[in-house]
Amino acid sequence: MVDDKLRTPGAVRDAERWTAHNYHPLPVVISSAEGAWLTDVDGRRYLDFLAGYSALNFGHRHPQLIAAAHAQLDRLTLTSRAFIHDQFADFCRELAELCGKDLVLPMNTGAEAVETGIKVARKWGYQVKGVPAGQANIVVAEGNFHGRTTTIVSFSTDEDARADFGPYTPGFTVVPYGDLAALTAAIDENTVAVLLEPIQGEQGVVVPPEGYLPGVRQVCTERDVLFIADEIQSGLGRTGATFACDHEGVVPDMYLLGKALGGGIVPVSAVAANADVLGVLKPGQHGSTFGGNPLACAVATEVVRLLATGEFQRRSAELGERLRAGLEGLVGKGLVEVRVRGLWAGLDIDPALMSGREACERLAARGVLAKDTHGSTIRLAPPLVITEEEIDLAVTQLAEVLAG
Ligand code: IF1
Repeated sequence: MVDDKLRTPGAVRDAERWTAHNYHPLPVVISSAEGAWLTDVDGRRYLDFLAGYSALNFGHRHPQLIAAAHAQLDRLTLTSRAFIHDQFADFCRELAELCGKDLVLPMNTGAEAVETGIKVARKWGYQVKGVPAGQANIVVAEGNFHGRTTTIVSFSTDEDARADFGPYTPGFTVVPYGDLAALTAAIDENTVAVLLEPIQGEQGVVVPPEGYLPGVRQVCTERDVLFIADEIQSGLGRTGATFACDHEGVVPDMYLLGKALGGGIVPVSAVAANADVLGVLKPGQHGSTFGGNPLACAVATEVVRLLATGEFQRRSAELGERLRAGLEGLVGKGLVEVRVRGLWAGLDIDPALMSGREACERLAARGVLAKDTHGSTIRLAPPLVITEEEIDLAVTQLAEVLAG
């Protein structure tokens, strides 16, 4: 029986009434948050094990990030790129240095960073590699998720993301993820880039076989093909390193960054690459109204400084082992498989037991918020400020959900 004093049911109905139904959210109405904790309109508290799909790596309202935002809000919020502003150079330099690259091109959403990477790779292919006009192709992986624009869904293998959005953009070759031989065979003289998530997030935190990423790096180098790493979800501390590519010492030609780069406060994305790649762009050939705006740069510079200490990467690696131990203890007790890298986990629940959605509904009733990806798979991605006790609390609640 729903308690009619609760504000949640009415707030859920109001939200559903006035929006397109392109999501099926849990019936939870959040009104405030701090660190790893959310509070709903009725004062109930939840542990956040989604963290905005890894956009909240530093927790909700991290004090240093909020302070940077407040300071900038009281000074300057937008100039457009028609002019320069006093936060711009520091952001681009400090992010470029974090990536070990010459240049940064700031955008807003992850999809815009992916589109930027695609456009730059094609232009590089025509102007530097010498691919015939209009013939550039890019190799991508089955199970990819790189955003929702019509070009990006053109190479999606998820029918929900792709169906009825045609006609589709040509120039992409899809190969099985983790299969280096198939990827190598797909590269031809007109291939300008390989675009991969170093770990596939939406597919359920799928970590490729050891040696796959170094192999991709080597074949791209040998065949004069750009390796574009989409670190929008896997990057910025999530996996226990600054970038997921770091785990195997792989340096891509282009880093695509987003989500946590905006500190969970403003949308910030970016492409980081060397001058021989990003240098193909000339004035008037690419851009965005809000890309690199003062507020975004002020927050994102503080994000880069938080990462420069290595503290969040260490926390993610150390606490990730505690999460891994807890989850692996549930294999055979409702979980079929667990994939963990840092504070990022994909869990395959026994489909006979429940769907991922049902598991998330039951977790929500126990004060833990998470999101299913597909079928009976759920992804766990808490803010990197989570504590050992909070990890143990979430694992205990999951165990009880699985026990029925
Ligand atoms: C939704 C998924 C996750 C991403 C990677 C680029 C983007 C994303 C690796 C685009 C965005 C978001 C989009 C959001 C839900 C979420 C998601 F379920 F869609 F697939 F995290 F896995 N590259 N992922 O994960 O970045 O344009 O959204 O800023 O669209 O439902 P964006």
